[in-house]
Order: sequence, then structure tokens, then C-alpha cells
Amino acid sequence: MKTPSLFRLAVILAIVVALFAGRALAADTSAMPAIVSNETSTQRDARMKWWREARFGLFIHWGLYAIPAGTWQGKPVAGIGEWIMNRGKIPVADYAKFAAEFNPVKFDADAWVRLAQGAGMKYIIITSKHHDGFAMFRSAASPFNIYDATPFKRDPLQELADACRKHGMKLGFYYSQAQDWHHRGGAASGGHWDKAAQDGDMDAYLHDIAVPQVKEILTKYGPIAVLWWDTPTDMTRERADLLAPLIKLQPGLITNNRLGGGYEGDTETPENKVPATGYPRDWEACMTMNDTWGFKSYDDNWKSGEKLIRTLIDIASKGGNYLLNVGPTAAGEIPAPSVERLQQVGVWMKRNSESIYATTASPFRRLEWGRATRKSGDAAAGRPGKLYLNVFAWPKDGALIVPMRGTAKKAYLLSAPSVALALTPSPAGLRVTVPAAAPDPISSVVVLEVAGPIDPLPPPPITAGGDGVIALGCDDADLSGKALRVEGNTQLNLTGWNSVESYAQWDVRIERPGTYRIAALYAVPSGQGGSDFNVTVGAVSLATKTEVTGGSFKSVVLGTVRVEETGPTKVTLRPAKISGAELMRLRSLTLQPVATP
Ligand code: JFZ
Repeated sequence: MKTPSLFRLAVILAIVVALFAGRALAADTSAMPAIVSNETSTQRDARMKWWREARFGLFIHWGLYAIPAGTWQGKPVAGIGEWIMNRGKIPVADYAKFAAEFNPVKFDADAWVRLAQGAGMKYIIITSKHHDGFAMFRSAASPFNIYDATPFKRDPLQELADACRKHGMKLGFYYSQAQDWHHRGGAASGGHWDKAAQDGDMDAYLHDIAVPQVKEILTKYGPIAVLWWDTPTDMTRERADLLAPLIKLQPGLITNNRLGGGYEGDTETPENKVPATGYPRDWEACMTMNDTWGFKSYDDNWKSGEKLIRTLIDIASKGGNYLLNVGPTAAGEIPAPSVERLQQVGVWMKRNSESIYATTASPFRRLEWGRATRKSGDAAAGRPGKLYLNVFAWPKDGALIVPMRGTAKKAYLLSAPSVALALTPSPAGLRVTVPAAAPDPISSVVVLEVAGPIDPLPPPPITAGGDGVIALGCDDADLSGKALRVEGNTQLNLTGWNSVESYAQWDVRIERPGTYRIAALYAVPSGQGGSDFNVTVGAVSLATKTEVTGGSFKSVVLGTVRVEETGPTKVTLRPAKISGAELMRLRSLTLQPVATP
């Protein structure tokens, strides 16, 4: 039942009024209404709509760490720049001295927003307070902030909020709710190194700093679209309960999965990797442009514009958002290599953003030549469904083969919509006749207008390689089961195998009858071995148990099967009894022919 809006308004008003009652409320959260989300899926879809259509945002890691910029006491400090205080074990008092030097007079919020907009980005997430405890806004909760502790005497979040509002850019804040290496009682991954200054009561830290500051960033800067929690170090449910209710301060606020205490938020947040497939729910891949989030003066390992553009396309083809990071300098400037790359992405997006914005995931498991996204049609409005084919490897023979049955109503280059491309259905899929030269060197978009649902051709059955071995990768499997999914970046594996109903199945073609040795490359943590599972090849089944591999991936010979039938068949791996949290994490299965005496 939709809560009457007047009631909701009264609740929010009560919260806002109560919150400004200050400490009393924060001390007694029982006074806060319980946050029991009774949001319907329709309401949730409405709340997430802009975010799902946006597909592309700017992450900004800006703070005191831009002063040392990766160097402490004349020596480079390894790792990501914003962690220099932790990795360099810099005492609290020494690190705090950077504040007196922080005067980013070249900061220009309007220019940052225009740069993001020019790149095709639809939202900005900026660090309001990172693990170093330094607030990039004027905070009444602690004087360790950019307004009170530095010669700058300005509030960058206010200036950015004003610029975002002026240009119609959504704004969100990153907040490190548990890790705080400055304020006593704040958590520190790896433990405190300056105990005299850092040891303290975490609950008191939450009460005095985190809760008041989250209220500030959610009430002082107008409409805030996203709250990006980070690293739930030592965050229990009870502690998270102090923070979770505050999201009600911003109607429609979107949060991520990093608060802790069992709160899953709205989005998954894979970091510096594109998952092999999408997630069952909304997800956003956050990535650096070089190897650091916060500025490091000597990190010039910049990804190319091509890499950034193809990563955006890859993420969109799996139904995710791309949150691409910049790390501004102590002077308040976004590094020139970042600016150049954002401008290059913008040139591509200017011509091709229709294949990214408001699209959904590809209907194809894999495309040899690129990626696909799609938009559903609206027959009543006379709007056809569209399939956007982002072609990285342009065909040399003028034939782009789309692994789908049937045909399309029409096809054209996004760059030349009035020139129809010939379509020829074939057993290998729909052949689109394309010009000899690719319209774009990074990715060229071919549009198919389609009447009904896409009917993808199944990938061809897997056959034996030259060595006679049939190699079955986890990303080649058809998966059955809600939680079972492929994860990983370069090294993929099946995870979420927590139900005996879940199984993996491969389409295989046996070309030689005989005895096959079956081996599995999998990982089973200590204490979770001994699960029963079966591998079936056609009608022949092999029953076995998992072995503990100590969590690392190990090739385990499961046994042999005698296969008499040649031709297409299915190989299935199905659990019978799961004794741990999950059956295993499976990387691959192999069938190796065994010479019979
Ligand atoms: C965290 C921060 O520590 C880091 O400084 C940066 O802000 C990044 C965006 O977020 O880093 C993480 C957080 C989570 C994981 C890895 C790095 N994780 O879950 O593997």
C-alpha cells in the first residue's frame, strides 16, 4: 500500500526537526522511526530510473592526500594515494599539518561539472570525507575540515552543489562511515598505528562525528542523489542502525552495498574490474583512470581513451553503470591526462551515446566482434525495439554476423541512419552487410530495429581442442539457480553455488567415443569440503565429493567415464549435498581422452 504522501512528509519533517535536536536524538536512535523499507518494486524502479538510464558518472577523490601526493619524508609510498596516511603510518599530528598547506585556489566547480557533462557523464560522486578523516566541507562536527583548518576558507561541496544544480548534473557524496584515521575511535583497516591519538571508542566516534556529518552532507547542500558509503570496517548491525535511518533525509536517495551491518543498499560496487556477466541487481563498476584514486604526482599509468570507451560499452552491455574516477591536485585542478581522456570519451559519446543511455544488457552471451545493448520498443507509440551493436573488430569481408534467429525490420549505422544496410538471415545468424571501412576506430555502432524479442542462437557446442581435450570454461556454461553466477575479471569462476537446485551445464559435441578422465579446477576453503556432487556426460554419471583446496584453485581429477555416443550432448555438474557455505568456486572442467590399453 502506498503510504499517503502527507504522512511521508510528516515523517520526514519529524526526522528533520528531530535531527536538528542534535545529540539527544543521535544518542537515542530508538526515537528514530525504524527504517523498514516498504517500497514496492514500482516505487523502487521509479527511484532508480534516472540512475539506470545514466549509465555513466564521475568519481572524484579529492582531499588532503593531494598535498603529499604519494610521497612522505622524501620517499614514495606504495599503493593508492588517498591511503598514504595508513600505508606511510603517518602520525595523526604530522598528517594534520598538511591542512595548513591546503589552498586549492584553482578549484573551479563549474569547469569540473562542464568537463563531466562534456564526457557524457550524468552524475558526480565526490569524497566528502575519506578515511583520513578530513572533511571536504564546512562541518560543525569537527574543525578538521577544509573551511576551518585551511587557508582556503571555502566549501567546495557547496560550490559543486551549486554548479551541478546550474547544469542539471546529479550530485552524490562518498562518505567513509567507519574508517577515520584522524578522530579518536575511528576504525582503521590494518589497525591503528598512532594508538595514542587514534585509540578510542568507535561508538563515541559514530555519535560525535559520523552521524552528525552524514546529517550535514544530507541536509546542507540541497538535493543529493547518491550516498556512497565505503569500507564497513568494524561496522556491526547496531552501529549501522545509527546511520541507515539518515538516508530518509533525502527522498529518492540511492545508496550502495558498503554501509555494513547487513544493509545491502541499492547497488553492487565491483571495483576496478568489469564482471564477466552482470549482477542480478543494479551494479556500478568504479574505476581509476591510472592506478590511484587520490592524486599521486608520479602515477602516469593512464588507461587509453580507447580502453575507457570500450570499458563503458562493456559495462553497459552487462547492464551496469561506469563510475570513472579523477584525482584532483592540491591546487584544485584535474590532471591534464584525465582531462584529455574525458574529452576523448566525450567526442565518442557525442556521436554514440544513444547506444549507452537508457539501454539494457545484451541478449547475447558473447560476441566475437564487440558488445550489444538494447532498448525495448513501444508498439503503441510506433517506436521499434532497437539492438545497438558496438563493433570493436570491424569485419574485413563486409559481413557482420549477429548470432540470432530471424531478421530485423531494418539496419543502419548510427552515424548514417538514412542508409539502410542489407540483411540476410543465415544458419550462423543474421548477416548485416556493412561498408568496408569502420565509421569509428574505437567502436562503430550498427543499429538493428526489431519488432519482437531477440532470439539469440545458442553458442556452438564445445568440441575437443587439437590435444583432444574438451575444455569447459565457467563462462561457457548455462547456469541454473538464482545465486549461481560468473565472477572475476581475467580469472573467472562460478560463485554462489549454495543450493542443490543450482547446476551448470555445457553443450558439447563428442567426436570420439572412449574413456575420458574428468578433472575440475576449483577452490574449496578449509572446513567446507566433503560436499557430494555429480558430473554427467550424456547418460553417464560420475559421483564424487569436493576436496578442500585451502581456498586456492587446484585441479582435481574426479574420475573417468566411458562415452559410447558421439555427437551433441550435455555435460552437467550438479550438487547432491552441500556441506559448506557453497559447493565450490569452479573455474573449469576438462574431459581428457584416456588411451585404452
Ligand atoms: C575503497 C577505499 O579504501 C579506496 O580508498 C577508494 O575510495 C575505493 C573506491 O574504495 O577501497 C576498496 C573498498 C572495497 C574493496 C576494495 C577496495 N573491496 O571490497 O574489495
